[in-house]
Amino acid sequence: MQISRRAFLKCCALASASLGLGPKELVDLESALADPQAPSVLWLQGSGCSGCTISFLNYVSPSEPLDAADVLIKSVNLIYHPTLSAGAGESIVADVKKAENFILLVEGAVPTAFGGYACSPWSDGGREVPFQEAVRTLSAKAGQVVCIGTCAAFGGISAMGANPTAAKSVQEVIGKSTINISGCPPHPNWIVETLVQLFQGKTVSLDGRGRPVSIYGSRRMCDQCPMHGREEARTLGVRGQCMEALGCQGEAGSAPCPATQWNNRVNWCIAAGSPCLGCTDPAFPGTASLFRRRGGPGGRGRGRGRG
Ligand code: FSX
Repeated sequence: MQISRRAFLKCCALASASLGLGPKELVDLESALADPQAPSVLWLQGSGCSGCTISFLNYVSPSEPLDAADVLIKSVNLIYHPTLSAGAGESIVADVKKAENFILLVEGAVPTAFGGYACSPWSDGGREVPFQEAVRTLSAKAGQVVCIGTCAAFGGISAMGANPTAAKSVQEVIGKSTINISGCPPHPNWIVETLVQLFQGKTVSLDGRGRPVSIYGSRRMCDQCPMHGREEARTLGVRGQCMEALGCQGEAGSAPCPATQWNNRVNWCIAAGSPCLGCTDPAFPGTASLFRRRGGPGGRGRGRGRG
């Protein structure tokens, strides 16, 4: 089934509306998509749980294109995605090696212990290629490197605790700045909005953590939270009360979850009765009380993350 350009733009329009983009931006996007020289996309997956890809796939529409896979595979030049690409093996490796003029999306942290062989995306000529080597090589050729998720952006869960694979953020490994779409996982609209801006050739304005200002803003989650100032809950499972005393991380970070919500605006963590885990924060999961062992922190401490 071929996805028409019109259908793709309709899909982008739905995402853009929830992000506050206007008709002018959509016209710009249409122009950008008409350009056959528009950047291709190459998506790598390293040390993570693949939740970032799953979150992206939750970008759905009741009308065609029905899901993000349709968008990426048939409307954008997707060179490679480990789980979404139809191809595999030597032909894909050849396509990756000859790729030029692309945006590199990296999901998951980069393991650096054991010569990097804790994670390998493919073999080349019979040699297992360490993920860190693939990230370094492709980021040097990419027009832009975008980290999808907190693991790629800051290390995240993959780099917590003893971190036996010495997992690091992409920026630590490649030595140059990245656009960081943090979140564990990030919201699908945050990914789409960033890609739209890049397809339009716009410079994405970033905060001190490398995150798009248009998405993450500067307001603490707490200041946007409808529970702010309410009676404080003392036990989990009580809705309609502030969960600061239960370790809510809403004071620590800024993210638009209260506005965008999740699963097609069905709900978000606080409204579902869960404290914010601060999953967009560089120090995550060290900041999240639910990840701590009784009697002391079980993850990385605040301040070890970038930003
Ligand atoms: Fe990390 Fe992605 Fe969290 Fe998982 O792979 S940001 S563990 S939701 O999915 O990298």
